[in-house]
Amino acid sequence: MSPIGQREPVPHRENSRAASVRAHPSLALVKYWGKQQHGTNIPATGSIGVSLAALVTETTVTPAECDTLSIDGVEQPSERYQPFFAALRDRLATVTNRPEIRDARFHVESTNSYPTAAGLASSAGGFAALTVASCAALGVPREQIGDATLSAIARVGSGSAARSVFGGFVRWDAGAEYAESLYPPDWWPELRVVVVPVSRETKSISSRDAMNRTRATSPMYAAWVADAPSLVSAAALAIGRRDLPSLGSAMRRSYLRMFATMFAADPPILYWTPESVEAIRRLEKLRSDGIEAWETMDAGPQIKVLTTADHAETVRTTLEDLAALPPIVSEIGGGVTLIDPTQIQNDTTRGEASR
Ligand code: 2P0
Repeated sequence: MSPIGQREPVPHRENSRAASVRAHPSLALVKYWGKQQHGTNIPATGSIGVSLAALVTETTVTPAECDTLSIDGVEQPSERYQPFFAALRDRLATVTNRPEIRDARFHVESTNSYPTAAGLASSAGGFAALTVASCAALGVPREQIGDATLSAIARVGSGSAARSVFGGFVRWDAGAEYAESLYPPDWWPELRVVVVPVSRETKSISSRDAMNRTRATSPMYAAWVADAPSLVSAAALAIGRRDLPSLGSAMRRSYLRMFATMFAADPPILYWTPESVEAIRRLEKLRSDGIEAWETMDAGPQIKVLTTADHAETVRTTLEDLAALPPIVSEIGGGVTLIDPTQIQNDTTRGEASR
């Protein structure tokens, strides 16, 4: 475990302190795939995400003399986080009327309870955590900033992080600077997500590059963007009614149409592995046997299955032999929460993780 929170705060910075938070990835039930051409990570398609309780990012931010950021003990290249920090400092200095925030620098240590950059949305929880922890480290009250502004700041780090600020079911509209809460975490208590990592490999192309290549080269892209609003409204309606077959069907259309745009890109983007396809086939069979279990996939080969608590174990055992890492059964989680730095742990078996 990395030595989180051991650096002393820089003494001359008033209000500054170490701050720790816990966050979760936002699994897209309806996908954000493609950016509008103005702004930073402004989505071309609306999306709906759900927070995964069993996948945990813990982040400690300490005021420091220069910016550094490590994930699971590995220092990250500054170009990945500097545009985000620049936006964060600028926005917070303006909102709080504290110009000295532009000179603040941060030492960041973050841990993930699941593989980073393997298509399990680690950047979503990561940048949402970083946003909330940085505000707290500067002594800026969350109520003063508001979750909409926190979401807009997190978005600059990674689009899907705009959703991860909130818990439960979250909607992020096309063209919107920030996401909004749709339903709280306890809205649909029996819902579960079975996460099946079928590969341990780091993905061959980042989601950002894949998204940009799709927009630039795929003849399917315009049709994907035109069709997306119908998927957002169908999914939102189904969540409101707690109607899993309708949600599953909208979810399936969303991920398959997203991949159709990628397959048609030039050069094509092929995240799937034989295990991904086999999992899709087995879930079709499960549904034909009357078990509600609906898969989705993101920028990677991993399978995530939406089901109910009574069928989660069946789903897990059906796909277990395809998994490269143990499947995880997750409940619906909360948004970013502050924690006591002494509670930081690197426990990969939280939630209902099944080993
Ligand atoms: C999503 N994904 O809605 C979609 C579905 C992957 C597939 O958002 O470039 O890391 O930082 O805005 O958020 C993953 O891409 O991309 C993603 P950037 P991000 O969750």
